[in-house]
Amino acid sequence: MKVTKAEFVISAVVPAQYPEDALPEIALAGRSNVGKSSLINRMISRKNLARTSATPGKTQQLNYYRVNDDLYLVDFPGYGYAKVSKTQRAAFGEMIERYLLSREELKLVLLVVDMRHPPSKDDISMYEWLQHYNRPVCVVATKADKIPKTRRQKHVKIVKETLGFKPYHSFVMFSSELGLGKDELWAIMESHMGTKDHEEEPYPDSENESNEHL
Ligand SMILES: Nc1nc2c(ncn2[C@@H]2O[C@H](COP(=O)(O)OP(=O)(O)OP(=O)(O)O)[C@@H](O)[C@H]2O)c(=O)[nH]1
Ligand SMILES: [Mg+2]
Repeated sequence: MKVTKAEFVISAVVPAQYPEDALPEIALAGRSNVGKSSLINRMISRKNLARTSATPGKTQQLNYYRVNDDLYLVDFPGYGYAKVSKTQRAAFGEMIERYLLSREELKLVLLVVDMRHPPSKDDISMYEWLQHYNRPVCVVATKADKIPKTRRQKHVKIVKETLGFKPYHSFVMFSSELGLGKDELWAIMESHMGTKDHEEEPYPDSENESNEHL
């Protein structure tokens, strides 16, 4: 996808604040500091639209970014940050759970994991959660640039094994630093967005019929 426009729209705390224009939404889940915001910036070719490396654990909202009037990228709060209180953790769980459970516009969840290490318990729980809610998932193993090329496949194998990766989900090796995996990830995202133009061509058959009578 050629990104011509990208803008931050809202930090939503309650569902009433979610956008109402029914664009497809692709959400990013992952541990705090794993590189979610960096991934967004790389995908939309902006240096710092999604704010990176602010105080970890601070974001407790869903951050909506609109891309080209085609879709929203929705940045989830990062999980697994030790200093988050129990109450905050519960609130986070509730918000994410409600969103995953009921958000019709949600077409795909990118589960972002750090390729350097085996996925954490929280990563595994999140992956299981997404399967439980039957949401399409793409696992994105990021920070690939931190691993020598010859060892990347070994790391991919460990990530998949630890997660219990299901072969019917997508998987992309990524680097926000290098742009590695960007085209592949866009292709996966676009395949989940659905046809945007169907409303402009509601009756293709009747058009053919009328042509036959000409
Ligand atoms: N080398 C390398 N560094 C990365 C990559 N992606 C992110 N980083 C670095 O990792 C740190 C955290 O990145 P963020 O994008 O802020 O992480 P986040 O997941 O949005 O963090 P929270 O918003 O706290 O949940 C920053 O210092 C980034 O520069 C990558 O692909 N390669
Ligand atoms: Mg972030």
